[in-house]
Amino acid sequence: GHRAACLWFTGLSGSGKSTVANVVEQELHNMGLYTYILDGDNIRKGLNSDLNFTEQSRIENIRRIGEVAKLMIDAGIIVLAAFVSPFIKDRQMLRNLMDDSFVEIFVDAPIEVCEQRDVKGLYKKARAGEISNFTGISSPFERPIHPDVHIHTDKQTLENSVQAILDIVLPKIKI
Ligand code: GGZ
Repeated sequence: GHRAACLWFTGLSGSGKSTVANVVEQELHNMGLYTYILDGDNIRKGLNSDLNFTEQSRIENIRRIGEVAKLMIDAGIIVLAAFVSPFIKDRQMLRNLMDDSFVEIFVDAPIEVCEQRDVKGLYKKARAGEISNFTGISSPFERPIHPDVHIHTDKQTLENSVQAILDIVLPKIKI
């Protein structure tokens, strides 16, 4: 179906991926569209419970999620996927897999801001050495070079970020 798409939110832990994705989903849902959110909560606890945060595990994490998203696109669903997805190569793989259905959304905020927010206390633990391979601290984040949408959650309101995403996505899904 031509209404299907994958909105892929990439960014640091605490950048606001899930927050933004949830509001975008609500808007799309209110328009009567079929949506589904994939995030760490429903993927890393289930399908990918065998994976950790090494580079190889992250690559496999994103690969499997990409395949799931592709199936959901085939079923006509608008998939919103919120994952750190730190590697350019993997995000390129996703675009190759899903072609024009793939929309890369860079949820950007300086690491200092993410660390200050520290919603789950993970940055504190990473600094204390209690979590290894933590993105932005002890594991890289490769910033998107040409994302379809680039939002700055430290400088834009949530409403403004959501509108910027809808402005790109709605024409794509022909609403
Ligand atoms: C990064 C980690 C880590 C490490 C646990 N590095 O803010 P959150 O909590 O809710 O989002 C982060 C989430 C990252 O999982 P992803 O599946 O999105 O990562 S990836 O795309 O790179 O495979 C964070 C939490 O899990 N978390 N340990 N070491 N984030």
